[in-house]
Amino acid sequence: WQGSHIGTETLRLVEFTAFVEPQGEQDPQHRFVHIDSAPATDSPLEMVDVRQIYDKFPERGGGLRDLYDQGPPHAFFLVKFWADLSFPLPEEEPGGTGGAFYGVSSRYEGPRALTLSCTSKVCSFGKQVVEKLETAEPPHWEDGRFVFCLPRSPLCEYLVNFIRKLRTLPEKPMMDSVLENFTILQVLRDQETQELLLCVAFVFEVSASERGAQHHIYRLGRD
Ligand code: G9O
Repeated sequence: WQGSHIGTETLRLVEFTAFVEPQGEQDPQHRFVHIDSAPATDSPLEMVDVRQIYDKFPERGGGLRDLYDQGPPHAFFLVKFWADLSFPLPEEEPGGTGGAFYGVSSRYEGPRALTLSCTSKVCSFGKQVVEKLETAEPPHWEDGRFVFCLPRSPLCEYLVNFIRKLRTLPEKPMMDSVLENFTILQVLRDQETQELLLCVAFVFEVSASERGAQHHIYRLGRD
């Protein structure tokens, strides 16, 4: 379970995709960001000191510092995404979504049947602006482990508007400078015991358009 994945012996991320589907669904889904279970390499993850990113998230009152203090430390990860924002959408009315569906689908697996809860905190300048609590579908048994799905969760209005505004900026450096102050923290727990199973911090840049969405995964540590 250790290695180049986001995961521990209890829970592992298998797929994470944030996407938009233009109205009508005749156009294919466009993925802003995507992680799948096939790691690019099998070498162990590089470590980033969690203290370096404390100020990008709320620290106290259930923020990153408190969470890390409580541990377990091997359940903490950082993902740097290069998001692909270059997708065509039909004319959009100001304030509307042009009928498009913005969503996120994720999948996890592990050896224990549990009720998986997922809290997402969207942060701007280190302060939480949106919090969303979701519960995964009841797990199903597949090839010797339990699979937990959170399919097609609609992105909140704040994120949809954020993505749409970001796309109107003329240059990648401008988008990247806005994204320096935008982060997301996800915490996955066993709903019954409240045991922390995974904590993933997301930071973003925009991908150079010809490269598509990319990501890099780090372990978070502290000496
Ligand atoms: C450059 C911006 C790309 C944004 C991709 C966002 C992907 C992460 C979404 C996970 C959080 C979902 C929580 C939510 O919808 N909150 O309301």
